[in-house]
Amino acid sequence: MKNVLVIGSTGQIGSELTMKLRSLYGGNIVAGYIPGSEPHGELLESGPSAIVDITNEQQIAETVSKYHIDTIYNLAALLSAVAEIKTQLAWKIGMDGLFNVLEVAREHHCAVFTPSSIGVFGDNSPKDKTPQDTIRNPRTMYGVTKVAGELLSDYYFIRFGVDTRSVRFPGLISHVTPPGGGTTDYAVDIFYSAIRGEVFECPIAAGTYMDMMYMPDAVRAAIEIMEADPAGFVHRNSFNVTAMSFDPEGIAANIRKYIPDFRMSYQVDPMRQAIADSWPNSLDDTCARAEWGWHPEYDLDGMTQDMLEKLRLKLG
Ligand code: AKB
Repeated sequence: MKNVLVIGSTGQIGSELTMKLRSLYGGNIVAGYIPGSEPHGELLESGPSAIVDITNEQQIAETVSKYHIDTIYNLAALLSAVAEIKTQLAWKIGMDGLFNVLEVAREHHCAVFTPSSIGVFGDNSPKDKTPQDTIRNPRTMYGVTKVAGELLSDYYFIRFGVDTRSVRFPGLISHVTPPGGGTTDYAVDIFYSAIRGEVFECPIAAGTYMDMMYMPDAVRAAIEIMEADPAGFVHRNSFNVTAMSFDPEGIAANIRKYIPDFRMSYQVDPMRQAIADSWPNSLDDTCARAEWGWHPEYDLDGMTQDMLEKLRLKLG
């Protein structure tokens, strides 16, 4: 039996993670949301929900007390491209919000999962098979908040014993809730164009490799790291995890195996391209594999087949 609060439950990760947690655990799995992003359908009907604005510490504390929460999934964030435009809000959510979550967790003895990202790496990090422990000097607000968030989460573990854990997610691909404002979003949008028979205008240049992961693997990673025996941990905040690395040509070629007349042209977005150029081509996730048994189940082809099948049903 677990009592879990998911902050940001209606977002790209939250909408699938909350449902998965409800299918696995008894207890209260509370869908935290902000006004304007209310849960609907199954997410609303299958368990409790509550307004939880991450910038409001009291609201988090009240929900944690009311539902006897033992674990908080902190999924509130602005993604990389939008964070470059709304820098102050990105800091407020990413840092002040995380601080609120960690303070509530310290007082109420909760474990905390906060996703980090490949965005922690920058131009000076090794590009290929980027190691777990290496230079992290991003030049984006998103990356700055993610690096500082990793450090703050480790600090709360070392100083106060708060059970903080995290993974550095690559681009996440899902057919349920679309992402918004990320650099890797093209790898989701491309499937919608392919199914609709449209020419996809790719905002990322050919030859730009980034790590990616299919959402069922991402949800499993978030759950497995929180269930892992910490005796095996050398690291905590945060573990490199990956499933595949491709460039726009690679994913387009894979989609053409199933939709041979799919076409793509390029309309490169300079801001997203600059961010993508500063990120790794591929990650080394051997520490996650060794310390808590991480392994991905979906490769590019497995993900492509499943995305096309699920989106065909969804879009009719
Ligand atoms: C983004 O593109 O901003 C995110 C990420 C890789 O963290 N998907």
